[in-house]
Amino acid sequence: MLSLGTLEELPQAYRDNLTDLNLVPLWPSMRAVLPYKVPTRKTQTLNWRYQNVRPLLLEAGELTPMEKAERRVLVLANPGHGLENMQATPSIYLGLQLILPGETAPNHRHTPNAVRIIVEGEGAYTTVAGEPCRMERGDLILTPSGKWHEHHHEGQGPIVWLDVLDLPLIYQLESSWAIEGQNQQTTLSRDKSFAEYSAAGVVPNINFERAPSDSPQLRYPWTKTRACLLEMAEHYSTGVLRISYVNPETGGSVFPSLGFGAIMLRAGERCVLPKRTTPCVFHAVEGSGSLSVDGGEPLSWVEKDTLSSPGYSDIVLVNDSKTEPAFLITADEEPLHQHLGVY
Ligand code: 1HN
Repeated sequence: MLSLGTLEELPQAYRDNLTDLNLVPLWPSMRAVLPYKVPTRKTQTLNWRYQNVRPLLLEAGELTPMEKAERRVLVLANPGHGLENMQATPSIYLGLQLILPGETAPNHRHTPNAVRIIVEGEGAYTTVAGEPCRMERGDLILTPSGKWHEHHHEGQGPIVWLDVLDLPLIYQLESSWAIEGQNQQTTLSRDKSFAEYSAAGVVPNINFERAPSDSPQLRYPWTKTRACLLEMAEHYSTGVLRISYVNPETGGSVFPSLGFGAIMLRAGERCVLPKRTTPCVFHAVEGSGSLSVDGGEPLSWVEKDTLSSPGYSDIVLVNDSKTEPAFLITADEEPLHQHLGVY
């Protein structure tokens, strides 16, 4: 390996002249931006334990009315990226959002893509582009870039969901912006796209026309995903049991930026994930266990917890239960890595 010159080796007058002209010598910083073989990773392995976040989120419900919040969210910020930057991974923003009975989060639309994963509560729905999507525990609901969306809660007790956005990426691209709108008028009583795409391998062909291919399905109910994984377990007694959430018209990822999946850990299973370039977020829908990264101390998790792990690392997931399966939903940057040719 080359031994590169340092900044200190350069005369101060020369360095000052460079600075005056907004110039920087590359060679002293070359290894910082191009480390040998393994990239620098700021993403720390972390568990945002729901048990710790929930009381503070409910307190936000008392402290801040919806009119003053637009969205009442506590952001799950990875300290490795600096808390103020609101990044769980380089491209993923995570937040836990609370709506109380009778409240509405007003209609708006924006450039970042968002997914909601429902954590707790019943009786709420998100209207996305005129389609009211029911929110049930573990459901995945898309609000793609540019689509109007507003949240309503007509049930009892709080509703909490996990927001997953590509906001850090879109923000870095200096392309993050939003507009507000009047609440949507809809004639639909429930989510239509789920009905249309409720059978895998079968897609709607209304008036002999297939749907346009950008985000045709908005709601992915957990009951279907869970049943599919259990059914798959009947056929695969070993190996990682994993599904991907896809655009059912194209088979591609739900967004160009972020990918979503779900993993089932069989009773008592110790699951070694294939090593990948992308950092990953795990949300425990059911069960309890641990996550260890690069042979480090296992980090325990229980249902409703949300964890992060860096890319280029060896990840082991363990299901603590000897009798019941455990389920996790994952979010990662695989589509971006694939598109850029670095996956
Ligand atoms: C947003 O639009 C929502 O619609 C939640 O619920 C979190 C974080 C940053 C930017 C936009 C929502 C958000 C957000």
